[in-house]
Amino acid sequence: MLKNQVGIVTGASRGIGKAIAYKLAEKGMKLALVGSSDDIHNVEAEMKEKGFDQVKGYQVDVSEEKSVDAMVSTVINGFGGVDVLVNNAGMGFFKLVEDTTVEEWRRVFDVNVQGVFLCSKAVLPHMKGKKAGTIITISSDVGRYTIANGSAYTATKYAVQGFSGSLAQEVREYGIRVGTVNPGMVDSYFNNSEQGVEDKKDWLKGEDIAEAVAYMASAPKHMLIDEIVVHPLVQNYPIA
Ligand code: NJP
Repeated sequence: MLKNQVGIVTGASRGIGKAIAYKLAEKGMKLALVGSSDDIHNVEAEMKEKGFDQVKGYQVDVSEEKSVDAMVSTVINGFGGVDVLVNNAGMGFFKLVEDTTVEEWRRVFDVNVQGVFLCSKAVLPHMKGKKAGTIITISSDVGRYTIANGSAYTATKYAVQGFSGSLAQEVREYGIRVGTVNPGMVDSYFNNSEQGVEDKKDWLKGEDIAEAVAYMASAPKHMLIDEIVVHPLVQNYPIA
């Protein structure tokens, strides 16, 4: 089902996004890998070394409109289209409100919310034209409930949840599916942490989230999976 389809995965240079890239490449997808630092080219080289020839890295900040538009045009022209967009790029920090600067507040909204808006907006004319496409955003469990000391990050994920729900309704008549994958605690480099440390050994792995993305993207065309919520068993969280 995903074989030879074209995907864009943002934030693919490490953590969850890199795991998603590997999973979708294993399914036979052709991939544009997006990251804001030049690490993305190392991931492209690493994947090619492992035999995944149909991948290309793009060093693009998802919060910058012109760069996003140029990347999406290049992907559509180069790969012949785009079938799946995975909005995974994101950042976060956990601070008291009074310790959060305006610059920090703006930046997390620029990346987590504006980035999702810009990447989605850029692929929509193409997806509408061919009456097909899937847009999956890696939101968060804190897109549905709140935690202390995470006001800025939590607010971005509530925003993304609202954006995705509204967009899903706007584009379903075009055969375009929009959904979110909402993880709890995942062992990655999130918030400048280390991946693979003892403290996080029972947390979700990037591969767990990648499985959810692949499941959502490969659902039959008549089916929309709105949301997948995944937590590690060790996480204590409110169950609705
Ligand atoms: O984080 P990390 P995760 N433009 O830091 C890229 C959500 N989530 O994998 O730009 C383009 O290991 C960055 O690359 P670079 C979270 O909110 C996580 O955990 O080169 N790319 C890197 O590849 C986020 O939406 C947890 O530095 C940009 C990647 O993003 C998603 O999962 C829990 C960028 C970040 O990798 C992936 O985060 C949860 C930009 N402006 C939700 N800025 C969790 N880990 O526990 C950053 O509920 N990137």
